[in-house]
Amino acid sequence: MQHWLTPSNFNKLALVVLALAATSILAACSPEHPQSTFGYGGPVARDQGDLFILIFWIAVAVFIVVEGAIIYAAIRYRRRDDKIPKQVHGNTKLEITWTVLPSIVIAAIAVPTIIGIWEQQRGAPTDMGDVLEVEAIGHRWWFEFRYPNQEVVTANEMHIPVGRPVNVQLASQDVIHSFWVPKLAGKIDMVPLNDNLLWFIAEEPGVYDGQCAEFCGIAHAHMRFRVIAHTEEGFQQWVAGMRTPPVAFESGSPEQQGQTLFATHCKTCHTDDSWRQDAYSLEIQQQDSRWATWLDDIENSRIVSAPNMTHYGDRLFLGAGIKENSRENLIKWINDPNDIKIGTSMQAHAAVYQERDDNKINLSSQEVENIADYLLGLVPGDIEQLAAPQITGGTPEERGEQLFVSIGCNACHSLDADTTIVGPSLIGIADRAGTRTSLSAEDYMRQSINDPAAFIVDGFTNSMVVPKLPASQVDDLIAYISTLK
Ligand code: HEC
Ligand code: HEC
Ligand SMILES: [Cu+2]
Repeated sequence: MQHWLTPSNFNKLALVVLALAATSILAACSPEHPQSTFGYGGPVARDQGDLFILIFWIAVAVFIVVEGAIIYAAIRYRRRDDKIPKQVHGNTKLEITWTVLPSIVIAAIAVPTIIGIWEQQRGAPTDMGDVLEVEAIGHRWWFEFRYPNQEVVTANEMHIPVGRPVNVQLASQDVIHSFWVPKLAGKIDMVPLNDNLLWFIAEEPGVYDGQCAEFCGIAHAHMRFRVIAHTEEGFQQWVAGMRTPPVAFESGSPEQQGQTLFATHCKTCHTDDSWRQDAYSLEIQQQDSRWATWLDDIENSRIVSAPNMTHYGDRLFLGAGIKENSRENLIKWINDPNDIKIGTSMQAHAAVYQERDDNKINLSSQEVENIADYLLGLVPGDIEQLAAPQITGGTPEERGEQLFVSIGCNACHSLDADTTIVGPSLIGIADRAGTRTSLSAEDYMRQSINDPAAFIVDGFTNSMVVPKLPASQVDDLIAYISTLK
């Protein structure tokens, strides 16, 4: 039997493969492609694109002149007989020409290039609207975004207003990454201990694709992100939403059970409540301490720095931009992150995965669903509530009781003497408190809330996470928990 791959079949096959490859490579040049550098989303990308086009046409002209001269010479002076051609040495005119011409070409490329580099390095211009400051931090394998002036932290999805320059301070916590949103600006490396800067403006609202562009390890290709450009009003709304508590969950609902499970298994790495007052500096401090904990024991640490989960229900994507943030994908991710993305430090370090030999989650599928429902339920509550995080009226005990729930103390402390959630039950705390340390009962409770790490109750770990609270709220909480008998 004849083999199907005859030489002529092979040629046909090669042609088809080449044609397919060429089509897909050329398709990437289409400005409509989500990561095309030719689909200019703003002036920085346009300037850089124009520079590329200029250099491209200069290169085309050089190519035609040089290749034309070669072809002309090869034909015109080809060997016709055995006569040795006239031998010449040096030609001053020609040599000057081929030194001067390329110098002009290189100058024509260098001048606009250097101007472009200076403009980019000078930082965002101040005469094109209020500059938005963002700090972008690369982690293996996700992006953290901090807004120092708005005191907002988020991950993998950077929100910006259109028409305003955005100044992005680029940093990295571990290895070198690179920040690249092709439609908005060229890529710049994110280097540990070295602050780089990039700025851009988005002209139209929309979602712009970003990608880490520096090989940083096994999940480098899955280290993506999005820039979400809003109208000015939409951006202000997003910022306000990020500072607003989520809609409250009914007690006993799947979401509320998920919240408790999240507090137990996930919260050591993921903050889910940076909407609180003073949460911004606390999160930066915690992210640093998670990082330090990991550095301390790279192999066995149960804590690593991780994406902030505040209002996670509003996220479009999950796993650093690689899958749609649907309930189905989220459940898959929680069950076995490897199913969606290889090599996450979440799976390599979280106790709840390390407890099992196959590194899948050590929880029932119902529990996983509850956690997913909790995370997807994290969306800003009524913006009107912004004005009312302060609970007024009533006795200190009554205010304390409401705070206990609205701050989420109840996610970790049960009101039943026999049930331990994450922390000890607080029943009878007022009687016990005075015997814990040399502090008075009240001072001990105050210290427990203000500085949980100062004294760790026997049999528990230092995992109590609470925002810094105003003194009056701490007083109300103490008044309330003292009544728990
Ligand atoms: C040891 C620290 C750690 C623990 C504990 C942990 N995670 Fe993670 N988590 C991470 C890291 C790191 C990432 C980023 C992974 C990546 O994209 O490479 C992540 C990513 C995620 C994401 C995707 C976030 C995004 O913005 O794309 C979700 C959802 C998530 N974790 C849920 C959970 C849940 C639910 C739990 C508890 C069952 C949990 N995590 C426990 C470290 C942790
Ligand atoms: C994320 C879980 C978590 C949250 C939320 C939390 N705690 Fe705790 N809490 C703990 C843990 C764990 C301990 C024991 C370890 C320690 O002493 O720090 C503890 C200890 C305490 C103690 C000392 C208990 C004792 O028996 O000595 C008090 C008082 C306390 N918490 C009050 C609060 C109050 C009030 C809030 C809300 C503002 C709160 N906690 C929120 C986990 C939490
Ligand atoms: Cu990277």
